[in-house]
Amino acid sequence: MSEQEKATCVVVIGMAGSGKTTLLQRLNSYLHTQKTPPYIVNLDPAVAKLPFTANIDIRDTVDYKEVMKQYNLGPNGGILTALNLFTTKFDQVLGYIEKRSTTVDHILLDTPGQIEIFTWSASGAIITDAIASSMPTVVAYVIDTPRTTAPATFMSNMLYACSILYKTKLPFLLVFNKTDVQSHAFALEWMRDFESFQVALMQKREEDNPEEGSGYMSSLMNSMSLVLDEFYKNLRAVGVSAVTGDGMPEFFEAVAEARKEYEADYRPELDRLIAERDDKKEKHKQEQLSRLVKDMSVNERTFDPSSSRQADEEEVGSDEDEDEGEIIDKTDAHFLDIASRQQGKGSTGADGTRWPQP
Ligand SMILES: Nc1nc2c(ncn2[C@@H]2O[C@H](COP(=O)(O)OP(=O)(O)OP(=O)(O)O)[C@@H](O)[C@H]2O)c(=O)[nH]1
Ligand SMILES: [Mg+2]
Repeated sequence: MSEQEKATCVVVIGMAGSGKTTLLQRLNSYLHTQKTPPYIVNLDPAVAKLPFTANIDIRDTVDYKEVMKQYNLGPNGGILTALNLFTTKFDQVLGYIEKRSTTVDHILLDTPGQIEIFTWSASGAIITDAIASSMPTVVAYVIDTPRTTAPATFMSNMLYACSILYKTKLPFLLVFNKTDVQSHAFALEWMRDFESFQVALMQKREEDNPEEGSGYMSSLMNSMSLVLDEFYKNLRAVGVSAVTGDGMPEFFEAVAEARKEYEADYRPELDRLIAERDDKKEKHKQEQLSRLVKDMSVNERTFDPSSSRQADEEEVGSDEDEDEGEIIDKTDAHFLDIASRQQGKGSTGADGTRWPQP
């Protein structure tokens, strides 16, 4: 199926309380008014009540409170373990999502409140990578705008966003939420004009610590804001209000742009990696086959089952990149082949088959 026929998957990530779930509810109702209802997956096992109906809900599969009890864990450990358990079934989930990806335009994913549980766990990476390798996927990073007006907080939040971008490598969208309370104009200005951010940062520091000179912190802040300046280039940012519904058309325009980036950059890179891996596998297979043929011709001349097996094992052990499954297959084939040629050596099994001595 061509990529064009597939839905865009939007993974909604953000700090606790930034408004992910409320935003999802708003996106859902907006898409319903547009007559293009989305397919929704809830990955937050700890959410008490969802303000929308999820098509797939992690809470239907795992009860995180029960997980906490059974594994004797705290709330975060419980959420993480619940997510891990769910991930073991993710192939089934992906099957459902893939099926629906041809009939809807958008697939929306809500993630756990504790951002690090999703962004820094193996499960989060497995889920994101599995979806991204199956359909166009973008990350919507939700920011609590009223809580990020302080320059240092803003920078910390942006550094976090930057680390997620670095980790997922997926097209990225900054979503400044709660614009009904605080406009995101200041953020856009800081992102556009790096010097205006540095001035704000310095002013705030002088206000808070008038005694402090230009020490280590100042130079660290300057270096980090330089890093962020690079990060902002080619980054999409939109302001929305999950409560009033402001910014919905802009949000979906930005998602469409991000999808183009997926098709232009992410997908070709992914295809290249897959082709490279297949190529490596094929080469490895050919090498194994030629080694097998060589071994067989040697063994035909001087057969000793025990030394033959030992030699094989040594070879297997010496090759670090081997795929274990494949090697075992081939070693067994070799071993049995010898067995059929060397009747007379070894013992007789219950069915009369003669097996070589180990
Ligand atoms: N004023 C205003 N409040 C909002 C907006 N979006 C969310 N909220 C409020 O922010 C709080 C947190 O919202 P949630 O949607 O639960 O945030 P969340 O990121 O899903 O939270 P966790 O999943 O617990 O991390 C709630 O009280 C919402 O009513 C918004 O656009 N404007
Ligand atoms: Mg939530």
